Order: sequence, then structure tokens, then C-alpha cells
Amino acid sequence: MRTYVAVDLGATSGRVIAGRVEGGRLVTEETGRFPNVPVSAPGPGGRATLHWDVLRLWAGVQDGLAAAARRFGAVTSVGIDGWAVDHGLLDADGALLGNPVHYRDPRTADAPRRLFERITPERHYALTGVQLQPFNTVFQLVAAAGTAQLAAARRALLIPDLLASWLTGEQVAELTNASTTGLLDATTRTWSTEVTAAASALAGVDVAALLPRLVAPGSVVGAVRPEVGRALGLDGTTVVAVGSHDTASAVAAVPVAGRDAAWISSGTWSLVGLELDAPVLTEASRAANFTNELGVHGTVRYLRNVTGLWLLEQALATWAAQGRPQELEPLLRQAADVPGLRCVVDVDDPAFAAPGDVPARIADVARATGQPAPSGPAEVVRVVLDSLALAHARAVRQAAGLAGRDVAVVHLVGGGARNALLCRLTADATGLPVEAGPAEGTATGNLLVQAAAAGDVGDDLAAMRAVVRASTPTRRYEPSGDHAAWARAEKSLRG
Ligand code: LRH
Repeated sequence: MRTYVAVDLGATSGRVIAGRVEGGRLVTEETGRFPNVPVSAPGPGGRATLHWDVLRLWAGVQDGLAAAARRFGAVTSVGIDGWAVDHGLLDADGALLGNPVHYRDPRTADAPRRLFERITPERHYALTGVQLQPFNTVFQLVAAAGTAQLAAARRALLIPDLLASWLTGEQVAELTNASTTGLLDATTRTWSTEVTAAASALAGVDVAALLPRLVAPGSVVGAVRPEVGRALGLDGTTVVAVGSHDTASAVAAVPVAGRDAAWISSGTWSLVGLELDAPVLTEASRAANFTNELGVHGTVRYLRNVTGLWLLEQALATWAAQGRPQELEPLLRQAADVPGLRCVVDVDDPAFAAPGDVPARIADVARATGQPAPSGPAEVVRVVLDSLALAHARAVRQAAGLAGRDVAVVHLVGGGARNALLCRLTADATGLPVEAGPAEGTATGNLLVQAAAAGDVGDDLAAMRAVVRASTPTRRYEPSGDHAAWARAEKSLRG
């Protein structure tokens, strides 16, 4: 029986999960889990810069891989997925030039304006289909203009591709994650010469030359290097390109994605959208800031980035730092008893983007909008989850309208599937049933792409999803409550 190992890097933690296909079911076991803690350190010009501690992540990945090899013996393949857009710059020797910068670092604030002087936002969207997020890779490269690091760089590798290169020595760009960069042509699915030319003129380096060859999910990146293989017990193991964008892997593990299904990949972000065959590159889609990212098996993930459980994570971190740490489960139970919709905020308000005191920021927004400010952790959590559910409903409705689809069910995968209150409120806000699970959707999708590449699972999404259904029960939440109250809350938010 073959063993596959998924490395899944999230914004707050990394996981290593081994899996086997047994009797049409995926059986998994976690062999590593480690925190992902960003670190601020002086960057160019001494400016405080938020970095990813990528060597610490690499150490956690190696520990988890070695544990998987000890537990299961021969490992057939490893697949790596992670959050999008961020990258390491490598020098001419292939060595990492510095710690990758975190997408939440504000260095990119002015970069969209600068790029759009060279290529209009309309043209950029018509080419790439990517929503405007100041942190997209293309803007990060523009923001790095003039730095010694960028001048010395010969390669830019997205985080999962960087770790894959450390395992194999091969430098590639996996397609689903490449589709988040703002540098990929959504129609030809190759690097856009027009966008790279505009970015090069601003960055002062040849951006196209930094970008490696593209590979599709399911293809072999390479064999694990002998010295790494010996150290970790991975002799004979290959690295397979999976949906290396975590959201692509999560969407691959949505149990059913018929034409009437919307999905929410719920973690630090909520990625809310639909699976399509072709991108929607219309002006209306651009105005609504929907993105066309690529999925496994050539699909398009048509979605909007909604600020997700980040607000809850930051609130918990704030209370812990203030010496009053909160336990999540009891807090969620208390929040369920707080009367709903007393106060709602726009979760995508830029005021919430940077790490910090989310409860205080919510209180500020509440006061500024004439709403009662929540008092105490349970009330704060209720505001966060009501507001998040409202944002989910809006994004589902907009996606359906822009893509010309009728949505009858919402699948919610990822860590948020464990949050019954969030699932229930999302059902109420959308007025649609929510099917919750799998909670480890990303690792599941990662493992199934590897299993399909090896022939353990049929090589199409329907076959992969049949395994998901057989392996993980989902929980269904029917909409209830006062739908008109949600409509009123939405109206009050949008003015
Ligand atoms: C979710 C995610 C999302 C990106 C963001 C940077 O983890 O990959 O899809 O937009 O991180």
C-alpha cells in the first residue's frame, strides 16, 4: 500500500499529514504540526519588516516528514501546499537571499498605483483575471524595486515551490499558486509577457527571468535529493506538484461541486466562490474584485477573498497578550447565546488587515457607525461571526450573479467547518443549506492529487471527490431564523 505525505502550510501553523487509500477511503494520520510565527526585523533602509520564519518552517517540515517515514516506512510521494503570493528570492547559486516578506507587511501599499500607471487596472484584470490585493506577488516585486536583494535575485519561488526545491533541487512554479501572483495570463495559463514587462520596468530587474517553468498539479517535480532522502528516511520518494495553493487543494476536496454548489474554504481567510470551466474577465467582475485562480484538473476557482477567522485569531491573541487568555470552545458556546446582529462590521475594512488589537478596532468601528460596541469576549466573537457570515452571504450572492449560476447549497471546508456557530450563521445569512466538512480539506486535496498521480484514485475530480465523500462525514446546517434581519444588517453595512 502506498503512503503519501501532505505538507500543508497555513498562515498560523503548518501540518504534515500522511495518507493511504484503503478500500476507496482516504485514511490519514498527522505526523507533524508546528506554529508559523511571523517575525518583524529591520528590512531595507532599516524599516521594520514583517517576515516569515521560513527556516523554522523547513525544520518543522523535515521533522514531520521524518516522523512519517519512521511510522509508515517507504513514502511514495510528498506534496506541498501553502498560502499564496509570498515567495523567496534566490541568488545565482540557488541560495535564499533573505527571509520571505509577509504579505501583511505594508510595503506594497503604493505598488498598485505605480503598476497601474504602466498597465491599466482594466487591462491587468482582462489579462490575469486576478483581484486587486496590494500583496499580490506582482506588487511585492514592484515594492522591492531598488533593494540590493532584488538586484541580486536570479529566481523567485513561491513558498511551497521553495520548499520543494530544497527537497529536490528542482525550481518550478506550480500552476494553481502561480495563478495568484498577478503575473499569469488567465487565458493562456503562461506567464504574461505584457505584465512582466510592465513589472520589470518598475522593479528595475527582468521579472520574467525570475520566474521558473510552470508545472501542472499531478506532475512529478523531482526525486528527493539523496542526502535529504538519507537524513529523513525518504530514499526513493518523489515530490509531486499538488494544488500547491492551499485553497486549490481545499477546493479539490469539496465533496461535491455540482453546478449549483458554492464553496467556502474557511481558515485565516474565507475564500468564497464557485468552480467554473473558464474565467470571468468582465468589468463587473473586476469591479466586484472577484478573482479567477486555477484549480486542479484545469478548473477555474472563481472567488473572492473575504477576511476570515483572522479576526477571531487576532482577538484571541490580543486577550492572551493582555493576560486574559480565552478557551475557544466555551467562548463559542457563550457567543451562541449572545443575541445576534446587534452590531456588524465590514470584515474587509482595511483597519483589520494588520496584526493587532481587533477587539479595540471593532469597538472603534462600532462607535463610528453608531452601533453598540461589544463588551467582553463573547460579544466580540458574536460580532465577528455575524459579520463574517454576512460577508459569506454577500460573496456567494455576487459570485452566482457574476458567473450566471443558481446556487442551492454551500460547502464549507477547512478549519471553520469545526465552528458550528459559524456554519449555522452562514446558513442563516445565505438562506441556503451549508454542508460542513472536511475540516482538513486542504491536506485531503493535497493527498488525493498525489494518489491520483500514482493511480490509486481515478485521475479526475469526480473520482477524487467520491473518495472524499466516502472518507469524511459532512454535517448539514439548514437555514433558519429571520432572513429579513440579515437583509437589514447587510443594508445597514453597505449604506
Ligand atoms: C489562504 C490564502 C489565500 C490567499 C492568501 C494570501 O491561505 O492562500 O487564498 O489569497 O492566503
